[in-house]
Amino acid sequence: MSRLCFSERAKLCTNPTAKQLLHIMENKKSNLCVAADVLYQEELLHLAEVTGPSICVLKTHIDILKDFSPDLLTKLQKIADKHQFILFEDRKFADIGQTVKSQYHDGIYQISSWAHLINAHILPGSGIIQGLQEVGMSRGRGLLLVAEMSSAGNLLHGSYTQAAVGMAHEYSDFVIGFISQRKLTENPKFLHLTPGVHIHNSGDPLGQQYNSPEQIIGKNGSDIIIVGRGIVQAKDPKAAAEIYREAGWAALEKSCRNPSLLQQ
Ligand code: S5P
Repeated sequence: MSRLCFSERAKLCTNPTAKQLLHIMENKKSNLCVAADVLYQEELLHLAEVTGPSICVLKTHIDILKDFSPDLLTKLQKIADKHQFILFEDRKFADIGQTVKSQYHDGIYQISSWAHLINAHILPGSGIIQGLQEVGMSRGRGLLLVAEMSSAGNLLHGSYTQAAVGMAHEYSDFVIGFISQRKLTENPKFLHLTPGVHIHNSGDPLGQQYNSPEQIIGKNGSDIIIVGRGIVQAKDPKAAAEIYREAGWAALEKSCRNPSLLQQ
């Protein structure tokens, strides 16, 4: 199957968020997720507004905002509707099923009420997926499993990564893909989202490791690039988002024309 046939892949998905995301990617020619790691609501809303036309996903760390108030969420949802992108709260849940249910549904942030997409570590075992699924499934939400990380010395590899792939297949109505550095399965239902992407830098002083969009999409076979500081700290985030969108999409098109570029 051609990698560009996102609408074909969407037909294979039962999960509404996966379907919606694949359609957005195709319609907007975007495989760019912006990591909106900012400290103030105004900055977050501005970033959503200016990068909105270029992105398929906006990723938040809602708990780093210094001035969070619930009305932000309505404003963010309106911008997401206007520009057609998915809201992904990068909460990286990591507790037992019963606890993550409350972390997902309750508290100040009420993540399940607004985030189309969340992610979780599989360290606690599959109970974490079951707990999140009890809250998110009826709302049409989706879950990504953190199967690999971008940071130096991380422990997510080998049998751990393979266990994540196994769990994704077992819960494939709710799990729509992975946070990973490369394509982990040939099953076209699953999306691979990859952080650690920068066009100019190779890393940061705290262990972050960057690759180019060409490496991540063209060579590693991932679907979506996640870009934070490359866009957020650029002089002109709108222009930077468009540069990353073009680079990500060009890498995808190139790998489709030349499938041998894809390393499995
Ligand atoms: O392995 C990972 C997983 C994630 S979700 N490495 C990451 O860097 N992330 C997130 O991606 C991280 O929390 C941050 O929000 C973003 C990368 O930001 P950047 O500024 O380094 O591009």
